[in-house]
Amino acid sequence: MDASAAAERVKARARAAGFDLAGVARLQPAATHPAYLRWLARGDHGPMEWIERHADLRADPRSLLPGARSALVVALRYAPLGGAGEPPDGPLWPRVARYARGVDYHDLMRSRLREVADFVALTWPGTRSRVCVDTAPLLERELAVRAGLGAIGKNTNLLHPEAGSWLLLGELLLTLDLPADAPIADLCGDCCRCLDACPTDALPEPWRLDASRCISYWTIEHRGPVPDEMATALTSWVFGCDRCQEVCPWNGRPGAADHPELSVPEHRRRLDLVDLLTQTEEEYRERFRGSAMKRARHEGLRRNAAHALAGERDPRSREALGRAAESDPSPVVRDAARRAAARRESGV
Ligand code: B12
Repeated sequence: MDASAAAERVKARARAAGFDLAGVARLQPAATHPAYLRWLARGDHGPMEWIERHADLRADPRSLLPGARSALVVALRYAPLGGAGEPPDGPLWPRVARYARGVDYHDLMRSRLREVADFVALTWPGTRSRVCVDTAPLLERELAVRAGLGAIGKNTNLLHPEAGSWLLLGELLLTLDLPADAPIADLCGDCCRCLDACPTDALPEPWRLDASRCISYWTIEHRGPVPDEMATALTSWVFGCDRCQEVCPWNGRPGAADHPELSVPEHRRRLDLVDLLTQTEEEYRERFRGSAMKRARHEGLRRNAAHALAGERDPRSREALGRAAESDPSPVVRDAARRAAARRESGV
């Protein structure tokens, strides 16, 4: 079988496994590695020290699998209808980033990529592969561009002409030598809506995200208290933030993809901000098993819920904040609840 036919078979198998987009990139030193180093040098990664690690491995994806020649890059669309979709009801779910409302995409994508890896091993015996989803020291968006899956938008997200940026990425590094797909040209033009819409000015210039100002960082990655300047933005977002994607003109177009696993499951549908603030460790474990929201941990979700409740006017929210400020076992949550209660009273 020639290399082009082999590439088509691998991509077709990926689509059969449930991925919406599949492309092939040839592996070579990362062209955007200098951009990543500049990002670190400016301190745009904020306190995320883990992303400084393995800077050398990020310079060349071949360092992750000896003998690797190409990568199958896949994308899963996570917003129903390819656009913003109808947000679920209630005070909590519209404040949770769309990618995190259902099952943890890491698990879903890894198991689907393993299916493709098994197919490759059976079809081309002796081929080695490595599954990567998010956590490997890999500049995934560059690889996705080189596999023809889209262009990088000014909000730094990978953007596809039909799917917009509601895409999650994964890769299967392969020792097979497959031909690359053609890249897609820039899609942003003069548009700067994402830069203008960011509530915390985390996009100071096109293609540059200052993570230390990004709501996504503060609500998902950050442990400990959230400074006042950022905490006021948490009335709108409890986990992650989709603002720079919601305003993108490429994200309003209807499409076909729908993965029910990525929607809010029935047993979490009726949760509200007070439930999130007051939940015990056991309730948290039971409710969020298999959810990407576990990344913020029990304490982080309670802290975020407290800050969000600063914007709610009903007596139940007021009581819950008062109780948490007095008696939550975590000093971080007590502090958040005290400050949120004060902001609530002063109407800030
Ligand atoms: C750390 C991280 C974060 C950090 C920092 C984000 C960031 N922009 O770096 C925080 C916690 C803030 C975050 C937030 C989010 N993240 Co995140 N995150 C990552 C992670 C683990 C590493 C990203 C990284 O290496 N950053 C370093 C910077 C320098 O790289 P970069 O932003 O990718 O930039 C590249 C390009 O912009 C390019 N570049 C640089 N300059 C220029 C200039 C021009 C002109 C061009 C064209 C390109 C270009 O070079 C850079 C290096 O390759 C990746 C997974 C991975 N391993 O790649 C997921 C990933 C980027 N995140 C993802 C998602 C979904 C999100 C959120 C949407 C979640 C949410 N709703 O809250 C937000 C989006 C925020 C945003 N606008 O970026 C997806 C993005 C999918 C997509 N469509 O692009 C990824 C790929 C995870 C995945 N496997 O699907 N994330």
